[in-house]
Amino acid sequence: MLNLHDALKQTNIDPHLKEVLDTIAASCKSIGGKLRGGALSGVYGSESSENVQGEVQKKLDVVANALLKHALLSNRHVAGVASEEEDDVISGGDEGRYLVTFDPLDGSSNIDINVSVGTIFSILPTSTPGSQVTMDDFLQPGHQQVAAGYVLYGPAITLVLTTGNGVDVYALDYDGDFYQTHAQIKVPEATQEFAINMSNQRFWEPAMQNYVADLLQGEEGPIGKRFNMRWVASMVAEVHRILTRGGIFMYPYDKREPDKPGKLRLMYEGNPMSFLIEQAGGACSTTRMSIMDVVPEQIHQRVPVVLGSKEEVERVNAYHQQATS
Ligand code: AHM
Ligand code: MG
Repeated sequence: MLNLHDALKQTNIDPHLKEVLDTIAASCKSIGGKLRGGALSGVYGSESSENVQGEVQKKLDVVANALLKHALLSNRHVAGVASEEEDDVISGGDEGRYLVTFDPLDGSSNIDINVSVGTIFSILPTSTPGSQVTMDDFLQPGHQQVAAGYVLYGPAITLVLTTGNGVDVYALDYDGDFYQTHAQIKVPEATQEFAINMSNQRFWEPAMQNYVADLLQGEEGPIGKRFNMRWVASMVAEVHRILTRGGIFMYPYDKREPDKPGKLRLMYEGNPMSFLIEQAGGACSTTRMSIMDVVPEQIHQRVPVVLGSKEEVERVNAYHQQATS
């Protein structure tokens, strides 16, 4: 079977980018090791600290962030990193040509209950090689990404990767290597499964309320088919399900905190997941525009996220267009 290293060798991507991807895979293996030990690894529970977004950090958020940060900053091809758990961007080596953004442990509320979590990463080119990076270097729209992926720590540890030429899936074997299990996966165009945190329903915009109300009417409603619902509260697990069997995932704008356009972050969640989903033939949207066209103004910026099977994402967009026309 093809391992990650050999699979990357077969592509014509920059060898320096391959080294960055190898570093990410190795760090995620270590994070997976901590998770496998559960409470025995001493990584359950919360820190007394909050991250820059005012969220209480879990112990594993901090451990995973440190692992990835130190490994990436030791790689000479990395010009800088930005993390959901860091206040500011951090400069790497002067000769580096790649910027890496990551959510070291996504789905943190699942850590202590032993439910799937993940690491999400996005790689951007730097336009100013040879100099110290600043936040401005990172503020590129998602369509500039050269690679993106995630590692899902579920019953199996699974790496899902795109370098702009489709999406491949790898599983971590007992020998400590990632082996390719699926090549060029595709999101089915139509679906009958949706994922949204229904407890926020009363805070959504009317168009989203209408769309979900119509979904719930099943075959008797205007959409004309019965839907099933899933909510893992771990975006990596939801996206993995959608890449595997289709579906639609929504974390829309809601008015709980009116100054924040949604819960999820553009640079660590919205963009990398959109790159993967679009490379697998699915669609992504803020409900108003393509996520990867959003020009970031802040490194920790939030974005409404709708992604998955094309037919359903287009339907959500149409509900929002109708509401504004
Ligand atoms: P996190 O990065 O702080 O873990 O938050 C992101 C997670 C996503 O994985 C998931 O889709 C969402 O938050 C779940 O939110 P909720 O708590 O509303 O269910
Ligand atoms: Mg996250």
